[in-house]
Amino acid sequence: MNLPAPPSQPHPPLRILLISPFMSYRDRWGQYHEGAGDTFPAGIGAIAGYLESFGHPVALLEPDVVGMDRNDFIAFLRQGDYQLIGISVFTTNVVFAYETARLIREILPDTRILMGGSHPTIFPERTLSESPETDFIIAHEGEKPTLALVRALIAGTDLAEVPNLWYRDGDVIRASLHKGGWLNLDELPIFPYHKFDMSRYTPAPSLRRVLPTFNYMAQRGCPFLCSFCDTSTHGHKVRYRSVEKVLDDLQTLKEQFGIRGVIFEGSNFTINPNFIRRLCQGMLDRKLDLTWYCMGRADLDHDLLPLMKQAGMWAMSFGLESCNPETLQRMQKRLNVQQVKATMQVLSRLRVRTIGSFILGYPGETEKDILNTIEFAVELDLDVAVFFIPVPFPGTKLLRDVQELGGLKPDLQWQDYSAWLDHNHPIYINPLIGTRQVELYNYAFRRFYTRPGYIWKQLRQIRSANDVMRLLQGFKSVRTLIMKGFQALLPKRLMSN
Ligand code: B12
Ligand code: SF4
Repeated sequence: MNLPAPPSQPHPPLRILLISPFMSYRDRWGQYHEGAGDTFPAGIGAIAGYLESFGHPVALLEPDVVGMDRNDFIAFLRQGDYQLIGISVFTTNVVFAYETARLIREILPDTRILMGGSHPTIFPERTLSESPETDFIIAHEGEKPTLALVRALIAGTDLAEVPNLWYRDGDVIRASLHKGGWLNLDELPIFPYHKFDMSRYTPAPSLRRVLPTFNYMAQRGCPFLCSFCDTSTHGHKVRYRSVEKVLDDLQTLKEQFGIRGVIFEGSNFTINPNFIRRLCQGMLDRKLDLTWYCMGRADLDHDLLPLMKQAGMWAMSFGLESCNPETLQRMQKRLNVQQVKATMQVLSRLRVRTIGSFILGYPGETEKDILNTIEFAVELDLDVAVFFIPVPFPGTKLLRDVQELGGLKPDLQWQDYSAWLDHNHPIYINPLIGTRQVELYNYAFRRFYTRPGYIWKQLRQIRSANDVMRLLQGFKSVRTLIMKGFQALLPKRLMSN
């Protein structure tokens, strides 16, 4: 649909604030809170940039990142006297988002409260019911609908015209009449990094080699259907920002912020070989000289890798999940162990750092399967391995599966998801493994990170004082898990292949 036309008479602008929920840093990062690194909120940042490009100024805030306590936050709200406050909501922070909405309503009774993000996208109506203080939900990508909402609020036009909006009409919750299409990423202005104190957003040590390194989103959407993942926020259609615009943005970031490194966000950054080739060639032609990292799938075209390395790629991460073919199939991962091994070998030959993440104890797996996967991570000789226990997030096939197969925490509350990183109290315990799953999870970190060969390999890669600092910070983030791993019972049974 077309967006409502801008008001014909100039109206005073709306005072708009977009925030992450009010919560503590510890609540946000759980066991990884030491050395986790920080990622700025790309969602509300992108919406702010878009609204401002249409002349609507926006304030942004992450209360925990700037170290606000409750009183500071209240003072901030009073001072700004905002008319529209948008909160970015994941399932991991939804209980804090509800509390934040309550607090806002108390301090600023007339302010309109809006929620968006992956959680309300899955549950628009339910989120409005559970948070009576919230006036609006915008599902899926927020840029165009939020602009339409701001314009409708200023002009007093019909909310039913705002795409992907859920709103209250008296006691009734209504959905707007229009579904918004996916955003063409070239419609976005360059991400408004200037609106953040970037010195507070230092990426995790495993994701950056040099500083400053900025996160950059060049791609959205995913065509895969992995059973533990919900892709409804950005949809299945893979969209890239055009190569020329990406290169221009990177050049601007070098000139304005002196960036030396980039983290390319986007779960399917490497899915289009043609895009990657042109991007890498462009980076070389423009002599951007950036050290970058990206996420990829292990079934990518190997011919791309030397060019990516030449263009500055120093590390790459992959969701490898498991070495068990049945598990990979159950996960609908469309990946096999041979592809994984081959890709890791090529990267190792090219001396690109490899990061793999694994899910231990997926439904149907036994203790032996977990041990096999841990040994697989070791065998791949990865530089960083991250292990997870399955977390059945809403909207996923995994949740439906465990509801059927058993093991889900009884009386599951949203609150339980906020402790998702506390794997000592998991939401799901695989009935074939029981609580030993937690011990095996802790053991995985110990097994992977305390091998003399691994430590020696990491030490050999040190080239500068900066590398030493990175290694120490990385170690800090997994230290607790390694210590717990020492306490865990050693696996008694031997692995079989
Ligand atoms: C990068 C990323 C991260 C980064 C940074 C997160 C961050 N600070 O933004 C890191 C690595 C830290 C991370 C960690 C985790 N993540 Co994450 N992450 C992503 C990823 C790959 C991209 C997010 C992103 O930057 N998108 C780009 C921006 C532009 O999009 P966006 O944030 O979705 O925002 C848009 C809309 O959501 C909406 N919107 C967002 N906020 C608001 C607010 C308002 C008011 C409105 C109107 C709209 C709106 O409009 C935005 C612009 O279009 C997504 C998957 C994906 N492809 O989206 C998963 C995803 C968000 N992560 C997810 C999860 C589960 C996690 C973790 C729990 C670990 C894990 N298993 O991956 C942790 C939790 C972190 C925490 N402490 O809470 C889930 C969330 C599921 C859910 N139900 O909430 C997702 C959707 C992946 C998935 N499909 O399972 N993540
Ligand atoms: S895990 Fe990655 S590849 Fe799989 S559906 Fe989610 S975003 Fe797509």
